[in-house]
Amino acid sequence: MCGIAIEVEDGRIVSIRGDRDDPFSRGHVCPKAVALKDVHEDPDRLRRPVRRTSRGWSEVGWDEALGEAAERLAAVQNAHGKNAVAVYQGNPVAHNHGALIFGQLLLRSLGSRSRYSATSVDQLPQMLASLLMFGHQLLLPIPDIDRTEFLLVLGANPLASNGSIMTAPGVEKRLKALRARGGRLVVADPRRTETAALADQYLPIRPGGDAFLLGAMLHVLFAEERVRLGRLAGFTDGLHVVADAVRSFAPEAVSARTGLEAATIRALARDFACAPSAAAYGRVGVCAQEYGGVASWLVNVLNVVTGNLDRPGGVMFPRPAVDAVAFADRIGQRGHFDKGRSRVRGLPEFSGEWPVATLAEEIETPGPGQVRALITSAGNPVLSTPNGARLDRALARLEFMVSIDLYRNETTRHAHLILPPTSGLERPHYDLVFHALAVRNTAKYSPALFEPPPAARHDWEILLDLAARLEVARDGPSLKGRLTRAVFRSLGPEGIIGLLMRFGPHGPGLLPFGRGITLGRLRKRPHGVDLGPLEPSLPGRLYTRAKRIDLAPARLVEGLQRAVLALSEARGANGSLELIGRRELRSNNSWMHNCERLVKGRDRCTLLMNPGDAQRRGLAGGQRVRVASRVGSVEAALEVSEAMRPGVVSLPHGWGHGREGTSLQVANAVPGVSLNDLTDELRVDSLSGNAAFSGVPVDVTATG
Ligand SMILES: Nc1nc2c(c(=O)[nH]1)N[C@H]1C(S)=C(S)[C@@H](COP(=O)(O)OP(=O)(O)OC[C@H]3O[C@@H](n4cnc5c(=O)[nH]c(N)nc54)[C@H](O)[C@@H]3O)O[C@H]1N2
Ligand SMILES: Nc1nc2c(c(=O)[nH]1)N[C@H]1C(S)=C(S)[C@@H](COP(=O)(O)OP(=O)(O)OC[C@H]3O[C@@H](n4cnc5c(=O)[nH]c(N)nc54)[C@H](O)[C@@H]3O)O[C@H]1N2
Ligand SMILES: [Mo]
Repeated sequence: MCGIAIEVEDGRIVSIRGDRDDPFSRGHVCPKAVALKDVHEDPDRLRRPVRRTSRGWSEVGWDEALGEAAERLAAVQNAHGKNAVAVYQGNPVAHNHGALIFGQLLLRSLGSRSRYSATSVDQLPQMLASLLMFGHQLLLPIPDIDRTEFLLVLGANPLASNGSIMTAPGVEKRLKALRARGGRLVVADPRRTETAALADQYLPIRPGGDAFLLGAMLHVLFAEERVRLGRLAGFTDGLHVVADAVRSFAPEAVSARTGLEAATIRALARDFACAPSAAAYGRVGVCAQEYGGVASWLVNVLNVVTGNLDRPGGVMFPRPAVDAVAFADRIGQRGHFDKGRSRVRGLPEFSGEWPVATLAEEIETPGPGQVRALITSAGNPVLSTPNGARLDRALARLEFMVSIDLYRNETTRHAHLILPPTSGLERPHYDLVFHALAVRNTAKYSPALFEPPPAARHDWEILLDLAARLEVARDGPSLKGRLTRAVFRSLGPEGIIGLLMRFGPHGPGLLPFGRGITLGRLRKRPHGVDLGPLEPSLPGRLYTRAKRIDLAPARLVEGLQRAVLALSEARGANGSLELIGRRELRSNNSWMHNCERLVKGRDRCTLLMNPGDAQRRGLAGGQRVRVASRVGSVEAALEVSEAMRPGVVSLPHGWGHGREGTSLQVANAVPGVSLNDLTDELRVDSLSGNAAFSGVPVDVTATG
């Protein structure tokens, strides 16, 4: 989403800078943008399909590779049913409009219910809360960071992540501006992060404590009669149910579970309610924990009961040039929940997907519906999902696996075929997802910088072709399938986006020369256009039946009632530590460590530990330690840090390279270890099935 200016001479990139004329990012850029050059030029990046053979990997032509993939997938489906082929879609799908739109087409052709994605290790709880409260999984409230007077950040570190479900290029400047205009920034995180260092107040919360903190804040607001819905009162149901549900969450009762003083919680609740405007914002740290579903819901509730939902300075719903929310509605994807349970563990589906924490057991467990083949698209679940080591072993047992990916990495090394798409600089870019999550309405279309080499294929072309061949191989040729695909092929992703934009909220609609945004006009404004600040849009944009907010959906209230039982649970009593993750500016989940400029310098895959905890264990900084959880153990260098809350240790995710069969020369030289060889696939948010990465019990000892 950050505008970048790339200078090219004789077909080679000479510089990548932030684009000062971008109305949204105004010159801001992070190291990952500069590394686009490295990815593009990386000799390890695959440029032709490859096949795994008993004598190693060998290149194959597209026709042969796609034909073989389709036939083998069809054979598995014909022999064992459609659900025997699973799909995993990774995070970059959301950043790649071609893969996003045409991925839908492949899913349709495949007709398998065995669908997985990075959603269930990430924002699923937030989507669930939006689905149940507002009627649409993508109607996600975004903090109005540029106008708010009070920002409460829970489980997010925007200074490293750039703002997530709060697209905010140059977020540091925006947070400093908030404070400069007299606003307050409060950060709750078990680690005093880069973002916490900027804050007026830092709350060293215990891992998994957020639902309890939020429940207690709400308790205070109801008890002290500080609840003010304002205009939301006209279309909100369930206020009294919430008031009842938080009755047992007195600040004193949650103090042990949150690690925060009752007085601190009371004062925070009052400050939040009294601020002229306020926004509560929770992100990965809040989602990926045992009460992630409840906590994500309570973030929204706090915004509603203080009148801060859908108002300037609070949280609002973006309305970009392509309205992803309306589009998803039109294609029947408002979302649904618990329409079925997973075969082995009985976890609920969400919008047609199973929690990825169940993928390994679905591959390992025999019986009807067993997963025997897998398609991965832009994902690296061996490093990114809980107990990745188990999945690593399970993938080796698949009858067939095909990966659409740029690299032969920890996951795709198990594929029989890898189909590599063009690089990010060889295809155009329009951000379908992240404009819809941005703190301001803007639009930008970036043409492809380089012409792709003749033999290269875009993600969308690979997905379309695979879908077509699969249908033919499995069911024989059909006229309907051929027609649909002919239409999609001739439109291409740009044609589809062009239509969505023309008929979108800022488009001219049917008037050929009417005012408004079209893709053609956007092409002439490469720096992007500003469409103004977020604006109130409720109740009009609600998708619930009566266009009313459901503040107290039954499933979420039940989840909160279950959390009450945990209030008295003793934790960490046996001397074990609680493990959390972290993100850094120079990593992008698991897949950019093959860029020299992003990995050079000191070892970053260290275990952070509070000095008191280190001292008690007789450990010193720099020493190698063994970290062990229920599922496995890894060794890392210890880094003693005052930033850690006592009792909590942190390891970044996305490392653990250096595995046999991968072709990542740079990453493999600085492999680190995988946090997800410690996280536990059995620890999930019991409500949503999302992975609960936060607070895994671990023991830390000196290595032999
Ligand atoms: N540089 C960089 N940027 C990225 C990414 C990247 O890998 N690198 N990844 C991108 C992706 S996919 C995403 S989803 C976003 C994520 O964006 P963020 O959510 O901002 O990401 P994190 O930095 O992981 O922040 C999560 C914070 O939660 C804290 N935390 C852990 N457990 C708990 C808990 O129980 N309660 C509370 N209150 N806090 C807790 C962690 O210490 C951490 O500081 O970032 C995106 N941006
Ligand atoms: N413990 C712990 N685990 C976590 C997290 C955490 O905070 N803690 N964060 C979680 C989160 S928020 C996320 S989103 C997931 C990410 O999980 P994944 O999406 O599974 O993993 P990534 O590391 O993002 O891997 C992306 C893959 O896509 C490939 N790729 C990149 N661009 C393209 C493209 O344009 N097309 C194609 N076809 N391939 C491409 C890369 O080579 C790489 O293999 O990790 C999760 N895992
Ligand atoms: Mo993510």
